[in-house]
Amino acid sequence: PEVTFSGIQPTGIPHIGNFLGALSNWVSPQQTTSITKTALYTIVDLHALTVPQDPTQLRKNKVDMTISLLACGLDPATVLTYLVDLGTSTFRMCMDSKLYYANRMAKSQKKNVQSIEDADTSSGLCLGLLAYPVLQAADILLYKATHVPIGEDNVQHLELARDIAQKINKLYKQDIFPLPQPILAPAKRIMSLRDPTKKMSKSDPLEQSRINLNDLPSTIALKIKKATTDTIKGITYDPENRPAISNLVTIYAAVQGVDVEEIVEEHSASDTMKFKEALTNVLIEKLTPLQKEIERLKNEHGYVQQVLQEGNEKASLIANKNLDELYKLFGLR
Ligand code: AQP
Repeated sequence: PEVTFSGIQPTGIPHIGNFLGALSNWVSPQQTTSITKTALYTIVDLHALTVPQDPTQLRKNKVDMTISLLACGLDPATVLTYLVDLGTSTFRMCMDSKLYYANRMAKSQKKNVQSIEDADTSSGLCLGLLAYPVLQAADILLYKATHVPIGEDNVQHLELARDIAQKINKLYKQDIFPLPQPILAPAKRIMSLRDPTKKMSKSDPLEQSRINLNDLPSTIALKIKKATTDTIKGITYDPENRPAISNLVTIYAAVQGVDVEEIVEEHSASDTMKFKEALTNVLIEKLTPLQKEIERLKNEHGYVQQVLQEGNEKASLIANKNLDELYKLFGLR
């Protein structure tokens, strides 16, 4: 059976990178629950603990993330919020994960880490962060996911999940895990508005680097106005030589749901300022209804709690059944 599974960390308001790169697929008819397919989307709170979290804020962030996901159009029946005890299966999967592989991924994930030797320094790598890609793999494999809609930054993590799945299937001589495949959106990697070499990220300290789903029109206008560009005339799509403008073209195209070529053709003669104004308008047009829905859902406390609770029940039902199977397979039960 086809199982679509993905997750988002409750680490703040989603930005348009999350939205265009991943969430757009979560709400697309191809990746929602149907007769032939189960879709499960998790708010992964445990994963957020790789950096210090205030418990009260984390709980609030989970509710806010649920509201954001519902406002984006996610089918409430696909939202999972309960985190099952992933400890045992993550630990088991660590045995099938090479340290150098996890280290490489952790390095690309978290910015200030240079090598595993950093583990010895106070600013360096903690074991939890190193194990993060394995935790992600345990989550994906636990639900026996076949399709995983993610942004491009997560593709190498999924490779680790596939690798672990293959090793465990081989070791126990059973097709216990299907090999999950990534589903990428056309805007698979949206870059920072201030530095087009970095991906747009919730944890970027520079607020002006991203457009959040709840940004007011005036904030969107200001952030786009200040977005990095170049001195070349006209609008073209050339990620190698014009990364900043190309990023804006990618955003424009994804928001409109068209190819980048169409945007370039339409705006090739525009100057940067005019293009930015047009982009601001399409962003405001896209985000305004979503923001109204966020505001409406903030007053629907009972409904949101119900979605969270039903998500809990559904997640624990599927996960505990699969965990039971795994414990038996590993000889732990
Ligand atoms: N810039 C991006 N472009 C395209 N897709 C992106 N995603 C994240 N950033 C971009 C995708 O969004 C999904 C949810 O991401 P996440 O919150 O679970 O974790 P993340 O990848 O670490 O995202 P952030 O924004 O960078 O969060 P922080 O700063 O909290 O770590 C994933 O599918 C991701 O690929």
